[in-house]
Amino acid sequence: MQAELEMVKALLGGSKRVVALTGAGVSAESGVPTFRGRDGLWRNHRPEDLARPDAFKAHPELVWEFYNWRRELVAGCKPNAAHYALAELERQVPNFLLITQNVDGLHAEAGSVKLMEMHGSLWRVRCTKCTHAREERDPLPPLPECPVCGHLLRPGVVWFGEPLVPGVLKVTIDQITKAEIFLSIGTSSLVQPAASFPQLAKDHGAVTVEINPDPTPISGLFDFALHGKAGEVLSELIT
Ligand code: BV8
Repeated sequence: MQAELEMVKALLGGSKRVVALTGAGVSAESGVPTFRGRDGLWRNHRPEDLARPDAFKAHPELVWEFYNWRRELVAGCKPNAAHYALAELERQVPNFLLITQNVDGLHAEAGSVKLMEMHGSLWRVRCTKCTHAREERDPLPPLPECPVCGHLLRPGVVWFGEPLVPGVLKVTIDQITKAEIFLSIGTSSLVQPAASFPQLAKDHGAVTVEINPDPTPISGLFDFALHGKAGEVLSELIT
């Protein structure tokens, strides 16, 4: 692993176009539960069963309780070495984009600016009826209402079965196809369309690197698979 890590470090040092994709594993060392890890369950509900429009329609109070619980939990979490290393990498590489599946806001808090929160954010809410949408860091009531039209607000995230925000996919695909190096960090590579990004990068000639303590279903496609925690590996790769 050390030899592979040194090779990736050297490649990063000379690269002008890097794209990094992150998943819940990057925030694990900040104390944020991952989606599919042992700590990923909430009251015996799988997140995939609650992070869906039909669940919200049927049980808005339960879904809001899930999100208010996550907002409260994440409010007490701080960025970790992985978040800071990626913010530093952005400063070192002329053309850099960080695409995150995470909704916890920790990349932005660590200083990442060239950042695409492709699944939205826990800290954004929007109206189920009108165009009202806002950043909201304060605790919310069990069923928050829109201050404009009085209808129910929803979390400003992309649920399973919902399309990404128009334009997000176009920008991310455009950057991925130009990348010299593509890093996939802390993701189980199960959720689409993000899970298809590494192959897209590879098809367009990028050197692909996976950073994860465990193997994933697509580990075999990567040029380098660095088995370790994101905070530890990224702190060695980016100095
Ligand atoms: C879409 C926001 C098309 C919400 C999330 C039927 C109908 C429509 C679509 C589908 C369908 N069937 C399947 C699909 C596609 C679906 C999908 O992929 N489903 C999966 C379950 C099969 N995708 C979608 O629905 C997407 N939209 O396809 O639109 C469309 C077009 C037109 C019209 C309609 C539809 C939207 C998907 C977005 C879902 N929203 N989040 C919320 O967060 O509440 S996704 C959710 O999963 C989180 O964002 C999370 O980040 C993401 C992915 O999980 P991971 O990040 O990988 O986390 P996980 O826990 O799985 O893994 C953690 C990893 O970290 C592990 O590998 C672990 O080993 C590692 N790790 C642990 N510790 C560390 C570590 N790594 C490094 N360091 C450590 N210390």
